[in-house]
Amino acid sequence: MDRRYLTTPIYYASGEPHIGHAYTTILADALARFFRQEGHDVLFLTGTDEHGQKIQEEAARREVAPLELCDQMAERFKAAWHDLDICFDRFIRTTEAEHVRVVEAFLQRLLSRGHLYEGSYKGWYCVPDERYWTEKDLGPGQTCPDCGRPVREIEESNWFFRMSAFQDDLVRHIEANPDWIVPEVRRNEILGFLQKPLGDLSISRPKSRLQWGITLPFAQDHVAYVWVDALINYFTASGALPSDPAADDPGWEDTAASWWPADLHLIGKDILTTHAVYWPTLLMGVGLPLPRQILAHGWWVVGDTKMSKSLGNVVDPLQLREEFGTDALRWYLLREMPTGQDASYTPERFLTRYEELANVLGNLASRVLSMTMKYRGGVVPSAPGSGLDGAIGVTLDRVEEAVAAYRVHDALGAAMDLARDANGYVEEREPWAQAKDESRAEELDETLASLARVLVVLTALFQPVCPDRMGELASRLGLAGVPTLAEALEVDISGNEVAKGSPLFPRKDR
Ligand code: ME8
Repeated sequence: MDRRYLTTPIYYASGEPHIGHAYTTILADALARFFRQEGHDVLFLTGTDEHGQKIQEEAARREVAPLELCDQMAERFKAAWHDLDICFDRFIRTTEAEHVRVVEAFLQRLLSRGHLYEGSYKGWYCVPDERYWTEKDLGPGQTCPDCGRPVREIEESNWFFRMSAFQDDLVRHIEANPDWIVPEVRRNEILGFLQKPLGDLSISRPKSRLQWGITLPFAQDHVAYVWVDALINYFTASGALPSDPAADDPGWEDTAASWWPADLHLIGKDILTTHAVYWPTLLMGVGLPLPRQILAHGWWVVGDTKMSKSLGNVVDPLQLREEFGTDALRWYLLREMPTGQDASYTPERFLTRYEELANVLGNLASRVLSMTMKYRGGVVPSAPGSGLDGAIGVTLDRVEEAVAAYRVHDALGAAMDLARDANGYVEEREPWAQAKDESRAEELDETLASLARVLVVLTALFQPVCPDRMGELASRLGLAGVPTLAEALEVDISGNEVAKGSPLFPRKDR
């Protein structure tokens, strides 16, 4: 069976999960569900990033030990993902013993291959972003060029990774693999960045400044830079655990038995450089294959500003979920944001998208189920039910093409169009008129059978975004569970007893 390994960023354990985190994770979840439907064996990884200055400072502010803060926050993220119906296969925490061991082995191997050296660093540091900047990078009034917050000047001894030595190989890799970074605008951004000489990367912090991190195996007075530690999580979770950091350990050469390399790293565009420059060069340093693809999506913005915890303008996804339901939130986030572009969150757009669910998909289900109750005693009639086959065929092609290009918003748009077509079919066939005339019984059977069949296909198409409601609809159609797409096309539901139930997506007052 074909395998797919896909990852989200591991989120900082210093703050609550918000809508931006929810978006990336739901996008990964929907893709994982589409891939599983297609018959792939999937490893879907998410987790928390638990070391570094940001965590150390937040723990101090709350007057708890760093690990205690991380324990609490990892549970918060897991609970949020549970509430949002995220079916991850592995939740990694960077404080796990297994990960610590892999990071140590990774760094030891970089050292033994001659890619690390000791030096001194003088420059500026942004704690919220955990990023170094040089004087010339800084924004007005000595602020971070990325997030605009104040930076700190530091001077200290550090271990460095000879990242500059891999610049040419990286450029060649990006040029030879046009789809390695998508969308193209992000690929161009990285190619532009790589036109300037690449510096070396500081990979450690002296313990005199930061204690909360993984101690370098060859320098007990330093901890690993949190970004290096964090990026390695993707390798740890692949299960390709080299038992011995020695350069000739076969675990490094043979990753075939593990999930490495990852097929897709899903990230926001804020962390593109770390994933498309630091990470691949580090992998080249230890001699591991590179991930197959990086997808950097856009930002949820409010007005013109990125939604972010430290800017204090975040929308709490769990609050929206309480009001509208998990599936409605998932639908809004995935349908509203074209993959790769920014999208603006507004309560009005949320309602408009919700109404699409209620008035098109929900309404179709309710009409079909109630007409089957009323005209055929709740039993799906036995008839070919091919009235919507043309529309189904067109939809499946559109969905397949869109998912392959990660255009999930288009895949969902295509699925909703099928529900629209089915509503149009109801208007056109006028089953209420067919029901009044005994001689048209066969026509009515065909209408209802076609509509029941399209509902089965819709449960499969909407399942990756609305798993809860589609499970409910499948059960109302007398099915044991939501079928895969292939099964949905085959299944014969004539004779099934249906149940009407309450609205799948209750109407909301504006
Ligand atoms: O950067 N719109 O963690 P983080 C869309 N620990 N997505 C958003 C968003 C927004 N407004 N805000 C956040 C880190 N995200 C590191 C990652 S990975 C080895 C280490 C999402 O908690 C988006 O995926 O700051 C972004 O890249 C991520 O959250 C940053 O999460």
